[in-house]
Amino acid sequence: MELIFATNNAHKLEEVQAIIGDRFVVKSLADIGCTDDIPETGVTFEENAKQKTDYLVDRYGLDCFGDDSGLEIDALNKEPGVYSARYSGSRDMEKNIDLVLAKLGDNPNRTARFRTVISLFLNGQQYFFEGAIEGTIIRERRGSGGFGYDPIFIPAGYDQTFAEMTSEEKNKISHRAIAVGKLATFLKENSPG
Ligand code: ITT
Repeated sequence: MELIFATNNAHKLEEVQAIIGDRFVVKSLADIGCTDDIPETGVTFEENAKQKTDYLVDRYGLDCFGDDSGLEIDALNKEPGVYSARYSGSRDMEKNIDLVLAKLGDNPNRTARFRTVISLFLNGQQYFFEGAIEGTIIRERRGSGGFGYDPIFIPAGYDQTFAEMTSEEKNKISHRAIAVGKLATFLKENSPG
């Protein structure tokens, strides 16, 4: 079964395809020839995820799913949250991570979580699937895998950052793995073949 994923983020696409497995072929916006930068103006992950799928449904009449995700840091009142992709005002992740580390400084409260909300629009119906993983923000970057804030996030119960883990390890436990797992279960139960 083919699924359209309303994303421009190649890392998300790669992770979702790896998590969801061979039964589904996941196509990004680029794969379907859509170069639009879909507006994200919501104040919750759910609103933004829905904006991504609404856009494709309204303009192209396509069933699809979208992922809105980000990092919530407790000592920063859950920032960067929905602003994770552009926390410093640009998509430059070096600057975004620098800003997080500067704002946290020596604060001993480093608890945080990654959250993902997936919006699915299928056969005229709207569905949501969520995933979250608790962890801590370290003081310096570690590791070169993954993407985004992975070099500064250690999931609870582990001693490596997401960026130090293999993609297989991250994709077993991540916020996205949890949400995509729910999506895959739903699709297996609700789609033919
Ligand atoms: P699309 O909207 O096109 O899907 P995006 O990168 O703009 O791509 P979001 O608006 O959902 O996606 O922003 C999420 C940001 O949160 C993302 O750019 C990363 O900086 C961060 N993020 C999300 N998931 C992450 C993960 O698994 N590891 C590290 N950082 C992550």
